Amino acid sequence: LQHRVLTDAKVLPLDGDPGGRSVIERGAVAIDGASIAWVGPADDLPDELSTWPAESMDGRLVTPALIDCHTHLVYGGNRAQEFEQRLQGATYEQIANAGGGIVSTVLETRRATKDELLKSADARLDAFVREGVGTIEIKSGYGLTQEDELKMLRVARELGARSDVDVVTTFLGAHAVPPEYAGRPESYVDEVCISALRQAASEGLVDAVDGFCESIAFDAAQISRVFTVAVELDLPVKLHAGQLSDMGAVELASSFKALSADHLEYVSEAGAAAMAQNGTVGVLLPGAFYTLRETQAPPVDMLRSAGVELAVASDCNPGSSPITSLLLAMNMACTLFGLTPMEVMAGVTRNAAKALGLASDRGSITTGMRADLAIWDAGSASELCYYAGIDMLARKIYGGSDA
Ligand code: DI6
Ligand code: FE
Repeated sequence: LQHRVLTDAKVLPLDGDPGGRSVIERGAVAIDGASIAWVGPADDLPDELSTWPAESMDGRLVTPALIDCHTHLVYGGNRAQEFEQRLQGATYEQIANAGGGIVSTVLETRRATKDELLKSADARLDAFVREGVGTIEIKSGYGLTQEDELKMLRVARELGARSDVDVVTTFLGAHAVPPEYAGRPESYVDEVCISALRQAASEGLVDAVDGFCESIAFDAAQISRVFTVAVELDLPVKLHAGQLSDMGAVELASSFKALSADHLEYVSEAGAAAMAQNGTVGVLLPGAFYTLRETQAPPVDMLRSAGVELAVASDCNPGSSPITSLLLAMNMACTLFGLTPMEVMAGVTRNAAKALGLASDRGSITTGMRADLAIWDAGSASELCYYAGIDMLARKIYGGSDA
């Protein structure tokens, strides 16, 4: 269909306009090709659009398609046995320091062929698409050799090429120190991580660069070396920061004008101020907080007061957040972190787009934006956040076409 108008829709534009309407009760959305041509009250539809084919949404909720801005969707094997160990009292750090955790997934991912990785990731991606996710970020970080990091990024690119969803890739070579470099993080950063980043960038496999700044991974100086190369390659950065401790990671990310700082359970006032000053989005990952049974939640009130824009993501990964549902993460963001449903809706649309550097073309229902829409059998943002496990998606339109 070249152009059409969705009518009788309850529209959440999520355009962040403080003077705008947060809900348009009897709204209309005009779609021209792959873009939004107009949005507003149906009674105000411009005359020139009144001849376009119209489709009634029967009062259904219409939002921007959801955006999951933080996943480790591609990986080999699973960590169910570690899940049991943690239920018996082992901590995430103890398992990592004993050679389990991320490293055990690294060994499985290195062993897996590209096709095996594609197959297992495809099944997880389907779960997100069924929930109306139109854009998803996928990180590397379980290869930790040049060849295996490239293998992961090629799988992510292939997933995007073969599906309706737009996949953006993030290089996470600084995720953990692999066994062959145990105790030698500096050498790993110089000899593997940075050279793999350069090669991946030269092959067009990288949209952003990430790192894990924690005592069980890399310190601020080591991350800074990776980020310096990212800047040289003209790639934006983001960082797993403040998840288990405050190592100055949030300040480091902000100093590089990172797209986002993610986790933030241990962000300081100074860190929050630095984020707000540099436009760094705070990505909250309640699935990891829940799975690891963390006790310190991100200081949401402090982040709000500092003016940090907040996103919410699944952090889908086999160890700390084995959840393949952004809707569940939305429910957790309300229940565990105290976000309001409308804050969560902004967190999985407009602010998630900003965390991926894509706020100029998606994440809200605004004239000129991509016509990525989700149509729900639900009456409000609260209903979308309230339920866990029910399939509420009636229709999805990606790039102007029914997907
Ligand atoms: N923080 C996390 O929670 C995940 N990665 C990271 O940097 C954990 C990944 C894993 O446990 O496999
Ligand atoms: Fe993560």
